[in-house]
Amino acid sequence: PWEYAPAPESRDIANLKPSYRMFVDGEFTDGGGEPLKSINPATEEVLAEVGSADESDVDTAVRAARRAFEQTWSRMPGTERAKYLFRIARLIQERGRELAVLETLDNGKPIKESRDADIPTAAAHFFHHAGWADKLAYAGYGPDPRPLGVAGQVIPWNFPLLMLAWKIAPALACGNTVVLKPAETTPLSALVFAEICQQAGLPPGVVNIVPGAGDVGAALVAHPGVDKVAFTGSTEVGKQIQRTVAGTGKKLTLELGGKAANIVFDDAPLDQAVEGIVNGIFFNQGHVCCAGSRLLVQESIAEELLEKLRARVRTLRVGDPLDKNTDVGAINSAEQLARITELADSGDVEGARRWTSPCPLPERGFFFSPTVFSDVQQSMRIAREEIFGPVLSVLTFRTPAEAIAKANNTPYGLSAGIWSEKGSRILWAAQQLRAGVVWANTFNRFDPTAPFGGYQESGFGREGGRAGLEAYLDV
Ligand code: TXE
Repeated sequence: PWEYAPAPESRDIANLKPSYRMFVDGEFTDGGGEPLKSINPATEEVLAEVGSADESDVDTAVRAARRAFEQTWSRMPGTERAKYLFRIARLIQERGRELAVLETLDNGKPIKESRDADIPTAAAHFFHHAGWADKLAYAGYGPDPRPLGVAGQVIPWNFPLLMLAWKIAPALACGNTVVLKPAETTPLSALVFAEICQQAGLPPGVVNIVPGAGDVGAALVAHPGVDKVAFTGSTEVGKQIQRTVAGTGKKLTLELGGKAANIVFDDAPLDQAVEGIVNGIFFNQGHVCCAGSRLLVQESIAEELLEKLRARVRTLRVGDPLDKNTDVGAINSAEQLARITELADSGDVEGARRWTSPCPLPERGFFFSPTVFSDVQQSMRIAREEIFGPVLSVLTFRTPAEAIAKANNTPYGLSAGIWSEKGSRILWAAQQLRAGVVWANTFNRFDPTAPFGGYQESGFGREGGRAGLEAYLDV
C-alpha cells in the first residue's frame, strides 16, 4: 500500500502557521468562540488552530461592515473600487503557489486541481468583477443601480477559496461590504485572503472573515444589520436559512445540492464522453454540487461505454493530494466519509451492482475508492440523494424522451450534461432539461462570465456573469 510521506517543505510553501485568527474591521483578532482545529484529511494531523467567532464577534463584524459601507465603500467611485479588486486579483496570482498548497493541505483536493482550477479561477473572478465595478450603469439595470448594504455570506468546504471569490468579488464590485463565514473544516485560505485584503490596502471593515461552525453562520444570517444573505451548502441548511430570512426584507440567494444527469446518446463521441464522465464525478472527489452523479446512457451503447469507463477509472491514481500525479485526493472529513459510505452501502442493499477501482488506498487519512454502480433504478437512494463523493450511479434509457424524463425526475436542478454529435438533439435536450447549467460534449466548465445557479431545490439566484450582479444590486 501507498505510504504517505508529507513533504516537509509543503508547510513552508503554504506558509502554514500554528494558529490563525479571525479578521474584523481590518485587524486580526481573537474570537470569543471555542477554537477550531483544522485537519489535513489526507493524514488526519492537525494543521493549525483557528480562532472562532461568537455571536458578539459577529455583531462587531456586521457593525464594522455597516460603517465601511456608509463611510467609504459605497461612496467610492466605481473606478476606485475596481483598482482594489484588480489588486486583490493580482495578489491571488502572486501568492498562487502558497494558496494552492494550503488549499490542498486543508481540503484534501489534488494539487493539480487547486493549482490549475481553484486558485486561477478565483483570481479570474476578481479580474472579471473588477471590470464591472465602473460599468454597472451598463449592466442593463438602469443608469444608477445601488448596492444593497452589508452582505452576510456562508460558504462550504468543497472549493474554499473559489466559493469565497464567487461571493466576495461581485459583492464588492457592486459597492457592498461583506461578513463571510468559511466552513469549519476549511477556514485557512479565507484567512490568507484576509491578509491579501490588508496587502491590497482595502479599507477596514469592507471584508470581514468570521470562522466558526454552523451556529456562527446562523447568527450571521439572523443579524438585523445584514441586508443580503448568500449561502452555498446543504439543502437542509438552505431551507433553515430561508425560514430565518422570511419576512425580514433581507435579499437571499441559495446555491444548494444537486443530482445532475450526464446523458450519453448512442451517437456520442464515446472516448470524449468517458473523459467527461470521469471529470464529472471524480473531479474534487465528487465534492461538487454540479457533479455528474447520474450517468444516463442509451441502452444500445451501455455495455461498450461501461467497459471503456471502467478501463479509464482503473488508471486514476488515488492518494497523496500533494503529489502532482494524483487524480483523486482525500475526502474532506470523517463525517463526509461516513455519509458517502452509508449511501454507497444503501446501493448494495437496494440491489445495484457495485464496481470499485482497484487502486490501493493510503492507510491513513480519509479516502474512498472511485466507485461505479450499474443496474441502478430511479427509486434507489443512490439515484435520488446527493452523495457528494466519488460514486457514480448508472441508469439506462431507450429513447431521448425517456432520457429527459429520467434526468428531470429529481427535486434538484443545478446542472446537466449531454453527449451527442447531433446539434439539433443537443439544442432540443437543453431546452427540455430543468437545470440551471447544461453542458454539451463537456462537463464542469466554469467561467466568471457565465451565470451559475439552480432550479427547484438546488436554490435560486445566479453567481457569475451579468445575472450574478443582480444579487448584489437594488435595480
Ligand atoms: O453542509 P452544511 P455539510 C451537501 C452535500 C453534503 C451535505 C452536508 O450533500 O454531503 O451537504 O455537508 C454552515 N446556519 N453540500 O454538513 O452544514 C456550515 O458551517 C447558517 C452541498 O458540510 O450546509 C458551512 O459553512 N450556516 C454543497 C456551510 O453552512 C450554517 C456544499 C455548509 O455546511 C448552519 C456543501 C446554519 N444553521 C455541502 N449550519 C454545495 N451546494 O456545493 C451549517 N452552516
